[in-house]
Amino acid sequence: MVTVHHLENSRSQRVLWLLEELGVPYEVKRYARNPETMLAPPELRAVHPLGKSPVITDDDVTVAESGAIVEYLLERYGNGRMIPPPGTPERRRYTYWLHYAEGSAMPPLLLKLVFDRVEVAPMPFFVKPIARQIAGRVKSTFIEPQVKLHFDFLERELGKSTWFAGEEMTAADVQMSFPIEAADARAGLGASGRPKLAAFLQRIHARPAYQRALAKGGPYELMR
Ligand SMILES: N[C@@H](CCC(=O)N[C@@H](CS)C(=O)NCC(=O)O)C(=O)O
Repeated sequence: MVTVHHLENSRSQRVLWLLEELGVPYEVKRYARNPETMLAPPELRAVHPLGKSPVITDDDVTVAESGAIVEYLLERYGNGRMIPPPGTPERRRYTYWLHYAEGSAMPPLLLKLVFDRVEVAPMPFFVKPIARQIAGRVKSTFIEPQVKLHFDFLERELGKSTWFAGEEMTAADVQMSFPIEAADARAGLGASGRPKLAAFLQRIHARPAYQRALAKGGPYELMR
């Protein structure tokens, strides 16, 4: 039996969604974030040394890291579903997006989250203007141009096909959903002129499997 060690308001939501799309029975063990630090509770370190979510256990197997979890679940339970056939252009695109989501899209979004917090963090009054100035400069010269570069790219890519790997929805779309949802929570995709990405979100949110996963996962309000 698959158990998803699920941290509230986190990217492990997409693992629940994938399991629902595949119709694989699973149980959810929920973990709450520390309200001050937003970090996962120490109990998660008993499951995997990094104590991050998602992590799944399946009998005596433990798998961490979203992309590795997607690969494990498709190999064990997919029966060829949600992954294009090997050797096709769609499969190459699938592999690209599966890695791109965590490897390339998330780092600038994480930097944005961290530097947004530096700007408002409590600190001695005499340090505040300096810290704000440094954070503002890093954001305007590096982070914001990088976020724009990536999300303009994604908008153009979704102009080429309905889903990231082609005309069929695959697990690469599940993996890509998190950076797009995180960017939407932090920037508002529709408002910032990215209608294809906004439509992608509408499409996935309307899926019954997505909604079942939400009901099982509990709160899913992404950090701004
Ligand atoms: N690249 C990893 C990232 C894992 C990760 O950072 N997860 C966040 C949840 S969105 C987490 O556990 N944060 C709490 C913490 O770091 O304590 C993956 O995709 O699995």
